[in-house]
Amino acid sequence: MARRKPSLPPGQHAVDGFPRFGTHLHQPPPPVPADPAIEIGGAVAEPLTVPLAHLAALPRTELTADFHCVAGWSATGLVWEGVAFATFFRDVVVASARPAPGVAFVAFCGLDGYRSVARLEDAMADDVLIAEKLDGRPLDGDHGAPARLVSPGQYGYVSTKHLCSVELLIEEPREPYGTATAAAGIGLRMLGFSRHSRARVWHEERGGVLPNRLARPVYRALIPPIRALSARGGRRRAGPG
Ligand SMILES: Nc1nc2c(c(=O)[nH]1)N[C@H]1C(S)=C(S)[C@@H](COP(=O)(O)O)O[C@H]1N2
Ligand SMILES: [Mo]
Repeated sequence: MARRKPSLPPGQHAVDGFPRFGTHLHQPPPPVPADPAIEIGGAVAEPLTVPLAHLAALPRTELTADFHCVAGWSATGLVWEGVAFATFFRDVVVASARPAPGVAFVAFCGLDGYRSVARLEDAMADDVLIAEKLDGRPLDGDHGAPARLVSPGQYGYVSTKHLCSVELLIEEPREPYGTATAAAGIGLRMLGFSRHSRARVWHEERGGVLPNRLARPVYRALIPPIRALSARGGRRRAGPG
């Protein structure tokens, strides 16, 4: 019998819908500034502030992709719209901020204090976007308003929500994981979790000290509590009364 190609990366399980999830835990999403912008800094000749409104003038990309959290859930068939990070990097960062020679990593920071790091070569992949829309609507607070990174080939922890700064780095920073709350940082460290510098989902580069065979059930057990906590801080849904 012919084997079917698995539709999800190893160790992932599809969930219905797209839960709010993150190290923000129950904190509500950060307020969207009146004039949102992305700061470009780090190893550049000319730090600069790019108003989000300027993204409208760049070539736009639409992308349908699954989203994989390191804890083991996957949301399928999400439709994102925004600007490819590679386009933003070439047309804005290289043209105006002028990166130093030797830049090899990028840190993506969120309005809630979250920070992720990727290798520049991974961030330049075709499917990495600065997204402003999800399923045809502007991003809501749960999923990263006003704009977020989306890197579907990497675990969700790379995809910083509420993106407000992009920092270019020559060396990989040592801190294990960008967290939005100190509690989440302590919890993750206690579980031996640390980010993987590539975090590629098809290679199951989850990061951390545990081998994947042991890490999978540990991370999976965290999904219900983190999901419930994250929903508490999220958008109010219509309910009875
Ligand atoms: N600003 C910010 N971005 C973040 C997080 C966070 O806590 N804060 N959590 C990350 C993690 S671990 C995941 S799985 C995804 C979840 O995205 P979602 O809430 O849109 O499902 O966001 C990532 N980006
Ligand atoms: Mo995650």
